[in-house]
Amino acid sequence: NESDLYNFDESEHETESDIVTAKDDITPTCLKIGFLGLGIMGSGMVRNLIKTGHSVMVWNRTPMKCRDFVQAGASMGGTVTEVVAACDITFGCVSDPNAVRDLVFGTNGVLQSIRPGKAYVEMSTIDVETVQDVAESIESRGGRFLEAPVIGTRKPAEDGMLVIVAGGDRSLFDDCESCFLAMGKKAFYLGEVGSGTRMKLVANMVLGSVMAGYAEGMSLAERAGLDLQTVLDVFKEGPLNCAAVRSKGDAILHSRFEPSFPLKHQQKDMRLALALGDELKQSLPVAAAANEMFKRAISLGNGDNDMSSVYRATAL
Ligand code: NA7
Repeated sequence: NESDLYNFDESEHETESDIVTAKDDITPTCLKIGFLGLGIMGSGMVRNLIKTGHSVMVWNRTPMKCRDFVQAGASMGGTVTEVVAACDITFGCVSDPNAVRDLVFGTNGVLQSIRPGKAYVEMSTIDVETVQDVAESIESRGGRFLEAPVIGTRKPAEDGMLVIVAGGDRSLFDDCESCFLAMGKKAFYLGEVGSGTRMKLVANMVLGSVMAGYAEGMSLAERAGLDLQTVLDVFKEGPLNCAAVRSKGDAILHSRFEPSFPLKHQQKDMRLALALGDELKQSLPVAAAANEMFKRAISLGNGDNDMSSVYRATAL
């Protein structure tokens, strides 16, 4: 259904300057937007909201991270409650289920300002149970709720090219149109709360399994005496030629593991996807093995490195 999809067609806008020009055509909503969480993902998303003319108020647990955004035109809230009170729609994008619970249910949290007319959009990747708890609490106070986790890492967040997989209040999805166009290349409306989260967990589980298999292959290639640059060149000419293989291959080749997507978050997504598999009695042997590799990489000190540093758990 076309109306379930905000589509920013990349094929027509192949260069970065094309993207910037096309994003310039967005008419920003006149609703006041709040944004909680200025990590790797939140930073890129907020920058694109500001660039496209949205009126944004930001908050981050570590307040220093708000400074650049205030310079770029955002206002800053002293607490989460203050942001939700001042804004019509507030987005949240923090690390994991515990962080979301702190943000929503904690002292000076989201819930304290929720009342009819207020809306909250959860963009963190968390589990279905947590997202449903958040939805129920917001809705029981008369607010509207949407889950909208995103597929993509640092660069797509910076370029406004994320894929948004939403579930929940349809009218809120529609009210988010200009924000989603600013942050993403496509926004899917998948139905009830939980459907976006399930979609996101499946996508990241597959990505994690692919990454772990790829890292293992690169280790085997190295052990077998192959030149890794040549291996990459061969991959790039065949069916493995995709953005993930190209960028993560370069990261492995040059041992450049600055986080585009922190490995600890990838392991969290494997854990949440495996828990979903447990609940549904779905066997997931490949993902379970990949998860062990991510856990090992964390114990070797790679939690804050990019997910591609799972390679270090294979090169032993
Ligand atoms: P980052 O770059 O690790 O940033 C995490 C953000 O979450 C950052 O703003 C943190 O604040 C914030 N955070 C972490 N714990 C809390 C608690 N307890 N309360 C409030 N805020 C918190 O993550 P990404 O941007 O890469 O990813 C964000 C989500 O998108 C995640 O679910 C991914 O899987 C997808 P800080 O700056 O440390 O004070």
